[in-house]
Amino acid sequence: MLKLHGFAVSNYYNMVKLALLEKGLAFEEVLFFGGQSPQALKVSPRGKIPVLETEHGFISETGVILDYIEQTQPGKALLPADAFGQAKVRELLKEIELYIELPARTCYAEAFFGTAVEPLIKERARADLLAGFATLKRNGRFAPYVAGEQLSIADLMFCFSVDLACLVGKKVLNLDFLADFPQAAALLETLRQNPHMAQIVADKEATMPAFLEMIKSGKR
Ligand SMILES: N[C@@H](CCC(=O)N[C@@H](CS)C(=O)NCC(=O)O)C(=O)O
Repeated sequence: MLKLHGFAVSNYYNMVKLALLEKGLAFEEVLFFGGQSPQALKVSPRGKIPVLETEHGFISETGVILDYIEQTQPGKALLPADAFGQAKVRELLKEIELYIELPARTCYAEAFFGTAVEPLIKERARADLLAGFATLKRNGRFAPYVAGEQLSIADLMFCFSVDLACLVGKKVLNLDFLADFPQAAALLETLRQNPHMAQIVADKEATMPAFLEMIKSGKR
């Protein structure tokens, strides 16, 4: 059976978890905080989570894991059948990750953990996020899903990145990225109503104390 290593507080972990749930696949969750210990690095070469354990070995990097699941597992398709359609989904996924998720992440410490972030980093995040949201506005289809009529792996990245980036906007940058982006606000709401989200949110809340303890102790 597939095993998903990581912790339910992580947005990247939850992208993969939602893919597995949407496809109706059996999988086991293994609590793993990543990090730089020799044991962790045997599972995840960069010490990051999530990691998917397959019968052949471990796979890291969320986009790659999502592709692997799509190529090898039965259940609801999260990519179109044609190569061009698939490329457009992956393009959107990548744009959201590189130009929204990663700049927002530079301000997570201040937004979610009460640790001030340097003004220069915030200025950079502001410029990058404005460009990232402009890119998504230009390229997203929102019909109603980010790449078209069907839920795709791009929506998984959208769902768990754009919500946090919007919180960074509000709490750290004094910016409302959704104010002039009603299609994105509507899609976030649609995804929040996804029947599997209740489980994902409940598991996140249940894992939060262990996660905060791990952060406080500085242990991995
Ligand atoms: N590029 C990685 C990024 C994953 C990532 O940043 N995961 C975070 C949790 S949301 C993590 O492992 N943080 C621990 C660390 O950086 O040591 C992916 O696509 O899976």
